[in-house]
Amino acid sequence: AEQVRTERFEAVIAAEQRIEPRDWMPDAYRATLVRQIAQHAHSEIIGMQPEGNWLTRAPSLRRKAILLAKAQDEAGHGLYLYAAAETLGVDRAELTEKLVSGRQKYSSIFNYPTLTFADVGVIGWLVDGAAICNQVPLCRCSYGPYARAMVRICKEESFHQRQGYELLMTMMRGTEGQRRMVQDAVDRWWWPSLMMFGPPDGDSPNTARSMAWRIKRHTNDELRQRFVDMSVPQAEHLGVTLPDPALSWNEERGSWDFGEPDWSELKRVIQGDGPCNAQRVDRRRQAHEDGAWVREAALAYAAKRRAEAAR
Ligand code: FAQ
Repeated sequence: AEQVRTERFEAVIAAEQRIEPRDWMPDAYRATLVRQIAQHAHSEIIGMQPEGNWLTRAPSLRRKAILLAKAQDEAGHGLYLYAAAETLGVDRAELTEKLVSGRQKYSSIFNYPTLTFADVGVIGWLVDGAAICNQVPLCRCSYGPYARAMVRICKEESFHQRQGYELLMTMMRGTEGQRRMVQDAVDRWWWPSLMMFGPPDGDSPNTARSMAWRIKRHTNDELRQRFVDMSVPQAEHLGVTLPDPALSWNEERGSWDFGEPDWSELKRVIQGDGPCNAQRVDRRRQAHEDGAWVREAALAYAAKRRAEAAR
């Protein structure tokens, strides 16, 4: 029976069909999905903090309304992703507990500080740009609920990226000081954005298996290259310099050559020792504790409704 189930599972994957929550799946496939989807959900939720830092100091009502809408979208993405994870038999409360106790990860990128309003634009341009590059292929992930959540998330991320780019274009048309702020933000966010794609392929323990299962469709390095190729002409159009002296067009490959990110920095940040890790997790824990009364009230209300219905 075990072999028949495994063969059926593999046939569905090979035929580019979707595995759905009620289908049998290998334990390791389920565990990989829970790991990746939970990390992704946590990233969306923690990812509200760096930009949230500028909500009360946005330079105009228009910028504030845009930023507020973006942060709300990210909360929504976190919720669809937690819901997708729950179809695999885990509980959202348990995932949140693992996040605040440091037992589950979230993207390294959200452990860097946002020092000026230009950072808001650069997060939209580069961080959302990298997120889109990574996530568009996930719309074809073999697990149905994750793939479907990605479709809507990618549409919203595309809008986020464009608002970031538009913000930066506006600043670049402004004063010399504003142009300097944009360049400084690009200098600080470029390398961390490249690290969002994960360790280099030779040092990525999960890639081969996730690709065989068609959860991932490309390796970390393939997507990183795609992101560099996409970003270089955008940087040129914007009028900023990417902080990598090794960037050069490779005619033969039809791609940009680029320098090596500092992988020891990525390791440190993933292990909890980035500039803002402690603050990000503390704030998430505090928000979760502050929300306890809402959860209690919702449960009490649901219990009351059930009791009334049973009467
Ligand atoms: N940060 O073997 P691999 C967003 C971990 S976008 C932290 O290569 P895998 C939108 C990895 O988990 C950001 N940890 O792993 C937004 C693994 O550890 P584990 C979220 C990282 O899974 C924009 C170990 O290193 N997007 O939020 C990182 O095959 C603006 C070995 O790595 C996603 O999560 C990292 N950068 O490939 C929101 C996309 N890289 O779990 C607000 C979905 C690697 O074994 C504002 N995820 N690690 O203990 C993925 O595509 C994959 O999970 C990768 C990693 C590509 C991130």
